[in-house]
Amino acid sequence: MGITSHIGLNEWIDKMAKMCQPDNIVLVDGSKEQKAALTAEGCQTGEIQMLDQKVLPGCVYHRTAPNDVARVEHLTFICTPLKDDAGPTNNWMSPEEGYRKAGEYFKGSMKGRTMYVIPFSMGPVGSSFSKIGVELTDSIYVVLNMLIMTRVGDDVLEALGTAGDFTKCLHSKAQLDINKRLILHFPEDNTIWSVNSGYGGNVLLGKKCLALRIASHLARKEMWMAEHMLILGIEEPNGRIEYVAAAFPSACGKTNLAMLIPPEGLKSKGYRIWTVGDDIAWMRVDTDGRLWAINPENGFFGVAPGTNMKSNPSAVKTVQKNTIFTNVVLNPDGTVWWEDGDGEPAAEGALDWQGKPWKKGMTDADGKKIPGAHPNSRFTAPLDQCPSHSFRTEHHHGVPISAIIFGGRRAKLAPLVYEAFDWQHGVFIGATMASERTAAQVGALGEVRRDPMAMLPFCGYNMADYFEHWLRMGVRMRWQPKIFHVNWFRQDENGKFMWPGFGENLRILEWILARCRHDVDADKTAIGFVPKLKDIDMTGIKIEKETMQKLFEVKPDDWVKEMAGIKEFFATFGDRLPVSLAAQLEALGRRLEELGGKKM
Ligand code: GTP
Ligand code: SPV
Ligand code: MN
Repeated sequence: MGITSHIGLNEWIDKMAKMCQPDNIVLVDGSKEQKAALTAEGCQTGEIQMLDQKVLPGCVYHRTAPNDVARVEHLTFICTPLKDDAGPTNNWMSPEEGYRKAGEYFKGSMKGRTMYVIPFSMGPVGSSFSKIGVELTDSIYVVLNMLIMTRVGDDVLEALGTAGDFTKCLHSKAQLDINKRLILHFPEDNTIWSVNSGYGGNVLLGKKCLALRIASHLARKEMWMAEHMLILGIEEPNGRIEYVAAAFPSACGKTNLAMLIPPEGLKSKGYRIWTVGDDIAWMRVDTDGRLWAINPENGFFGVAPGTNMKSNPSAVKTVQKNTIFTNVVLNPDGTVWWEDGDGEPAAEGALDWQGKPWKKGMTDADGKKIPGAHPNSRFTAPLDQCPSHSFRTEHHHGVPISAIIFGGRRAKLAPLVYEAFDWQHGVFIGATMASERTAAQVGALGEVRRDPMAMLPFCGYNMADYFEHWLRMGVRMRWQPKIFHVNWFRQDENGKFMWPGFGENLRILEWILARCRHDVDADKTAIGFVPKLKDIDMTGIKIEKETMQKLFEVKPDDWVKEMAGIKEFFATFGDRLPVSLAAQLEALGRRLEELGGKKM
């Protein structure tokens, strides 16, 4: 009798254990007792530290290795038999090479350690939307994170039965050697191998690796969609809730929008916001012909710096208990702090994310401020602790999506909001979206990185085929969500954001919903429909009319330049690019010639 009643699973565990050679194997059952025991053990080995249990009950602290603080896109590979199936936007390795190379690093990597077996469900257990994975790992930190981010336990094994399909996820921190770090995906084998890292997206294999890279491959085969999107419900006073899904690249505001607080001026309208998810959406067309979405995750893995009671009060309230803090400042009293957080760090005795003595205002040899928390430091917190968490998150069928919103940081080009003419045009907008580097980042100012549907680092197959898949999904829907593009980041001549953003973004969501209900007209421009200014409710906020006009301005010359970049990007896909996207580009060119910056 093996560790579970699934023969294939047992055989795989045995095989991986032979390779990794752990001292023992422990099945994670999702129980409180086991979680407490693992937390105690993690504290003993120093892998984690207990925080002040009076102020932060159930909270622990963790530091990663200094060379292991973010996803490593250059060490992330899609291992398909044919290189072309990974496409020009992914790193590729053959499956043989991948298994051989990583196999060497895994050999004996768990000697003297325990191998934990984590059966987890992405999505509510038993839902037809959901997928089951099993992660083998030698890290208690990973186990504790997976217990928050996914649904773990015996009911998952029950749902898996004796022969069900599951994603085989193998992780070993090994020696945390950056020169031997590999994050490998074998879509054809439904397998993920991750070695020599201990950081978030590299090792919580249910998240980016399964729920996006592997899932996007499965979704194409099974005709559904796996997307890097938040999901949010907007309830009107009459009780009607409309749901939207939005794809923004990393650090472009998904968590913030998902937890939006209505601004003062709109409070009297009685809106209520429901957070369904902040990072990933799985979407299916149902028998009603509409697109329905679930959040496959069960927690938040959010950026800590910048999170405070003013910018995101819901996030602050979410992380008061049962939360794992990674790479933030540790105060001597067992509390935590990060840059642009609430309050002040301890004046004496604080330790920075590397465990070094640290004080606010400390500078390096060049006089530059030394941050106490790593800029990519994160909190891991249960979804249901968010004050605005949706009552629909446990619903096996998810929520119906009325609008899909793409967005990025564009200092100059893109209007605050515009609407696609139709689904195909919307796919073109998503396929060509991009984000600019700002002065706050290293790199050339204004440099554009194309990030289609915010999926550039997360699409598990050839992106040209992914575009085709989006087009085909549209055909399957009787009621297609309308597609929009937003840009909270347009700047004036002085480099200042013209739009206040955050809670005020509800004013734009309002317009988006009004368009979905066909309640308001819009102006047709070369790039899509833009709002008539009178249709944006500006109660309680003062922005000059001239600024508003600038926020919605479409400058034909800039768009002609943009088209050159798009053309170049499209060319990388050769003749695998769907014809209709090339046609969309041509049509944009024609409209720019005909209309210029004029409205029709
Ligand atoms: P990942 O977790 O990496 O996928 O990022 P995310 O997309 O969830 O981004 P997040 O919500 O953490 O926001 C990143 C940064 O964008 C924050 O530090 C905010 O300061 C900034 N931001 C978010 N929303 C707005 C907005 O409406 N306007 C402006 N100007 N900045 C915003
Ligand atoms: C992102 O980078 O988009 C994240 C963090 O959400 S990670 O889980 O590391 O991918
Ligand atoms: Mn993300």
